[in-house]
Order: sequence, then C-alpha cells, then structure tokens
Amino acid sequence: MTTATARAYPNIALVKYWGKQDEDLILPVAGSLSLTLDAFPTTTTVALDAATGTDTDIDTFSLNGAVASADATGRVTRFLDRVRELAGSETRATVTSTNEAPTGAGLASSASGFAALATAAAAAYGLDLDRRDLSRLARRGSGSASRSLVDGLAVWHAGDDAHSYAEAVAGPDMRMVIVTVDTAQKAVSSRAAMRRTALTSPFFPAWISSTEESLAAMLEACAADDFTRVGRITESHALRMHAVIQSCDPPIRYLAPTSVAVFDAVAALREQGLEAYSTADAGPNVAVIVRPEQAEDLRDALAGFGSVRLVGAGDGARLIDAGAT
Ligand code: 2P0
Repeated sequence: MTTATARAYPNIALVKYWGKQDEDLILPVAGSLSLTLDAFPTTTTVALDAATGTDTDIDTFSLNGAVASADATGRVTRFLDRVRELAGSETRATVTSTNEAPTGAGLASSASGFAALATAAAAAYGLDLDRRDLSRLARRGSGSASRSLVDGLAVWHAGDDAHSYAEAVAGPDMRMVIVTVDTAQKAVSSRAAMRRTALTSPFFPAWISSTEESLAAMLEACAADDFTRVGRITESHALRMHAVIQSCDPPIRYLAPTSVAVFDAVAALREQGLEAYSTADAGPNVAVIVRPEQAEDLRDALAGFGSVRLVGAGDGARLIDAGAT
C-alpha cells in the first residue's frame, strides 16, 4: 500500500488574488502576497487503491469523517487526474481529510485543502517535486493553495504555467486577529464571483493594474521591514477588492455591517496608538494585522464584534508520514 499524509495551513492575503487570466491552468491576472497561518490545519492522507486490493475505478473522498459531496469529490478527482497524468498512473485513490477550521469562519479554505492534497498525492504517486513545483501543482486545485506551500509571507507570481508559483519573502514580524462576525455559508463562491467580476465589472482593468502596483509597493515595504507601510497597503487594497466585487452585475457584497464596524474600530484604535490594519476575504469576517507586542491588546479590543482568535505565521505544507507498507 502506498500512502502519504500531509498537513497544510490556510493563508490570508494582504495583496489579494481576484481574477484569472486562464481558468483551466488557474493563472491569476496579477500576483498576490499572503501570510500562511499557524492555526486551522488540514491533514490529508492519500492511499493508492491498487495495492490495497480495492481496485476500483473511482476515487473516494471523505472530509471530517463523512463521505464528501459529489461536487467536492469531483474536484478532488480532477486534481488527482492531473497528478496521475504527471505520474503516468491510472490508479485510483482513497483520500481522507480532516480540517480543524471552525465551521463558517471563512478559514475552512480550499487553500489548506489543496496544499495538503498536492503534497500527499505527489508523494503517494511517487512524484519527486520540489517546493516550487508543488506550489504550481497545488495552484491547479485552487489558486490560493499555491501560497500555502510556503512558510510565513509568500508571494504568488502571475505569469505562465511554468512561472506561476509562490515563494517566500522576508518581511515584518506580525500577528493576526481573526474576527468571525458571521458563520453563515457565503452566497456566491469565490470562484464564481471572480468570474462575474472579470466579465461584468467596468472597473476590472483598473483592479488589475492597481493590484500590480499594490504588490510592487508591498514587496518594497516587506523588504524595508516597514510594518506601517505593509498595513496601509493591506487595508486599502482589501477595500479596493470589495469595491470591484460590489461593482459586478448583478452586484455581490460580502462585507456585513459588523465587518464595516470592525474596519472603523481598527481605524479608531490606530488613532489611540494601537497600530493595526484590516483585511477581509470573500465573506464578512475580518482579519487584522498587528505588531506582536500589541497583539493581545488588539484581540481584547475586538472581542465584542464576534469570536476572536489570535494567530501567527505558520509553516508551508509538509509531508508528515509516507511509506509503502
Ligand atoms: C485571496 N481569495 O487572495 C483571495 C481574496 C478570496 C478573497 O484566493 O477559483 O479559492 O479555487 O482559484 O483560491 C479565494 O480564491 O479560488 C481567494 P480558485 P480560491 O486569498
């Protein structure tokens, strides 16, 4: 039996990925930059069926102890088809995954899921891929998964298939407070909303050029170890992403009144000397970056808005067990 188990963590982007130039290869319209977290991991085992004697013609996928939906299983199978193509194999697999993110926190992400699956599947199918190629492979499952191969701060490059991978960047030490204001399932998936934005927003071309500018400025700020500049870019860029999403037809609005109240509270805290900056993904929950020495004060200050969790920089996806038995 050939099995491998990998663990990966979600990431939160400070410069966002929103829009594809190639939907099949999952190539982004612009680069992005994120922080891999040290909480809410996904742990995934891939066991090849041939050697188990199960000899089936389908992959099976279970998530948190239950058989996954047909949609989720189909997405795993399409991903494994790519791995099998690289490995020259037709063997099906049994995939077992657990995700430690609290339901609805907006962190049960496809990023940790496909980063763990790519790492485990590559090992189980005997592919010898370096971290860069694992990042490219994970990208084919979900764009943001390319960044969860990397420890801490990661830049994911736009470009063609060979050049669109994530790699580490040095930057300021920071913590993040995640404020979960609403645990409801989002109405429109990121994937569908990205497509709608690209097809219908009159502002989409400006979003692409402004993201390129934000990323260049962010890389400079990281190289200068300048937390203030990193924070300012993070917050203004997040609001630009939500602005372009709101400009779709029909419109999509992910931020809730409480999300906006968190942005306002963080701006007020800055005035009082607690230097923090907000961002939000395709949902109402808010992630706030802060210097390590002010992290606990920030967590306490935001506790009234929802459940709060203080997290730090974590590891990129790792194989935690592999072997033929
Ligand atoms: C990001 N998001 O940069 C942005 C910000 C959500 C908001 O990457 O279609 O699940 O699988 O490539 O990776 C979510 O997008 O989309 C995302 P697909 P993915 O984190």
